[in-house]
This record gives sequence, C-alpha cells and structure tokens, in this order.
Amino acid sequence: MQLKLKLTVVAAIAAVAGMASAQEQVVKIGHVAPVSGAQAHYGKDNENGARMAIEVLNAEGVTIGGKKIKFELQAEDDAADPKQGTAAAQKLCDSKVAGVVGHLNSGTTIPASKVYNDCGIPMVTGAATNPNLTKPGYKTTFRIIANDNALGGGLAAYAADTLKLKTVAIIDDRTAYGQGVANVFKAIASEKGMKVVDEQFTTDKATDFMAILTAIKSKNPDAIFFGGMDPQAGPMLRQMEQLGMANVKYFGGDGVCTSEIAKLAAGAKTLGNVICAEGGASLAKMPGGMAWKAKYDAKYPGQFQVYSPYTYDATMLLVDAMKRANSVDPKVYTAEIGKSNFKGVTANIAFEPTGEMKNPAITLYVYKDGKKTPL
Ligand code: ABU
Repeated sequence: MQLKLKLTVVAAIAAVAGMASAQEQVVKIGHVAPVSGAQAHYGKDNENGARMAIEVLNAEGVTIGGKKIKFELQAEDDAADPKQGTAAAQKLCDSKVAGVVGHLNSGTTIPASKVYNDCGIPMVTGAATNPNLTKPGYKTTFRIIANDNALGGGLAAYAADTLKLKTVAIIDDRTAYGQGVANVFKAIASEKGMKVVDEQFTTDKATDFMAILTAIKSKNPDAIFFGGMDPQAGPMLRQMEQLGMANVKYFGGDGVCTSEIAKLAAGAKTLGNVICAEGGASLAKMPGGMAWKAKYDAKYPGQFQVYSPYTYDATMLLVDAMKRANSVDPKVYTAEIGKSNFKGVTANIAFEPTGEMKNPAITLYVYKDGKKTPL
C-alpha cells in the first residue's frame, strides 16, 4: 500500500515536471561573423557579445506567449567571404532561427540581407557600415551603429577643418566596406579643398604594401586614408615606418579602430599617427558601457575589439521586440523591431523607416602609448 502511494507521488511529480518542460520553448538566434582567417579576432569578439546576451536572458528567465523561453545561439562562420556569408544565411533560414545578429562585414552582410528578407527573418548588424545595406528597403534589415557616410565624412571633416591637412593619398582594400568608406572620405575631403594626390588599391588578404606605399611616398601627402581592416592596417603602419613615413597621418574607419591593431603594428611609432572613427559613443559615454565592459573582460579576457557591445545590444533588441509582440514568430514580431525604443548598453536605440539607427553617435580615436583613446 505504502509502495503504491510512493509510486503515485513519483508519477505526479514526473507529470508536473513534464508539463513544465512542455511549457519551455527553445528559440534559436543566429550569429554570423568571421571566426576563422585573419579577421577571426573581430568575429570572436562579436560572437562573445551575442553569447553574453543569451546567457543573461536565460539566467533572467524570459516568458513569451505563456512559454518559458530558452534561447540558443546558432553561431556560424562566414570567414568574411561573401559566398560563405550567403551560405551561412541560408543555413540559418533552414534552421528556422527567430532572428540574426550580424553579419560583421559589409561584403557579407549586404548579400545575406536579401537571403534573410526572402525567408522572412530579421537581421540586426552592429558592425557592417556600408550605407548600401539599407538601400533595398527590406523590412527585415536593421543597423544599430553609424554608417560609413558618418564615419568617412567625420574623418574628412577632422582632417580638413581641424588638422588643416592639405593633401591625402587614399588606399582601399576593394571590399564593400573599404571601397565605400574610402569613397565617402574622398568626396567630403575634396569638397573641403583637400587634394587627393594618389589612389592605390590592395586586397583584404594582402600584407605587403611596400610598392604602393613607395608610390605614395613620392607624392609626399600629409595623410593616408585607408579603407580596410586591421590585418592590413597593422603591417601597413610597420612598412610606413620602414619607409620613413613617420610624419604622415593615417586615417581609417572602424575597421582599423581595434585593440588588435596595436599588436599588429608591432611597436611601429606610426601607430601614433592613426586617427580612426567608430560608429557609436566611446565605452565611457555609453549608457552602460563601463560596467558592461568589466563583465565582458571577466568573461572573455583580452578578447575585446570593437563591436561586442553592439552584438550584445542587437541580441537584446531582438528579444525586446519579441516580448512586446508576445511572440517569437518572425512574421509577428519583426514589425516591432522598427518601433523599438530600446535602452541598450551602447545607446537608446530607435530606427528610421529605412532600418538605420536614429541619431547614431560617432567617436574619433587616436592611439596614445599604444592604447586606443577617444579624441
Ligand atoms: N565597419 C567596418 C567593418 C565591417 C564592415 O562594414 O565591413
């Protein structure tokens, strides 16, 4: 009799536990960035930011549509390659993720945005800055960082108006980002009376810039603008030093504005000539920047680069829209993203009808004693 009672109690507990797990729903959020190749340090940092947000959400406990939600990150590697970018996007569509954080590179994000739009999944990038991303007007595409019109324009204004530089040589890596930001810089610098004395091109795989730098040196510019990423900018700074270009200012967008560039420049004094622009406030001026960064550093020591606070916010922003829609179904909650008024770590995030962030800040940085420092 006693045994029968015990079994009944065990069965009842199991039934309640079963009900509880039936009420739990797993919701996948995709993340895409290069986590292999020369840009892996940016991608890892981005992925860390999204992963940190997922952990916070799961620890807090989120209930949507009457179900306890367990968020899972499906992280994909696109190796900064446009073809791998669209393949990763299709994989995330096939996995029926509820939303995507990424991609990192404009060259992967722009083609991937069409894939997400076709399968009806929203994507939020906190890193890809080419203005063309939002031109198709997809209702699934959002950016929570200033674009290259602001970055290239802000740097050109600083070069011409503040530093009163007269001449500049321009190099870009022929990617969507590098070429785009260099074109904006060139247009605004020229409008402001700066003379573009040379234009050279490289790739996002190159590490030897001696030939193009030698050509530029012969034109004696006040500054170089580089549209590209730090795996190129670091060695380029070293080679500028070797060529005696110690007095040439070096401008770049957010792609060179990393912690890693100080390592890649390997002690070259030309690092002190770098002026770079990032599409957001400095950590100290973000609403929750410093406290967030302390948590990030405790969790991922030495891995901080640039965009992890934005991928953290992008993940939180998606979930905020799900909560307001009381649905994790992209068909239902995507429209809520555009209506966001989200108090993030990086900023208060709201959107223009295009999917661009309203009133994004930009910050210029220099490297003092090898440390990235806001101007
Ligand atoms: N924003 C610089 C790095 C990412 C990109 O736009 O390609």
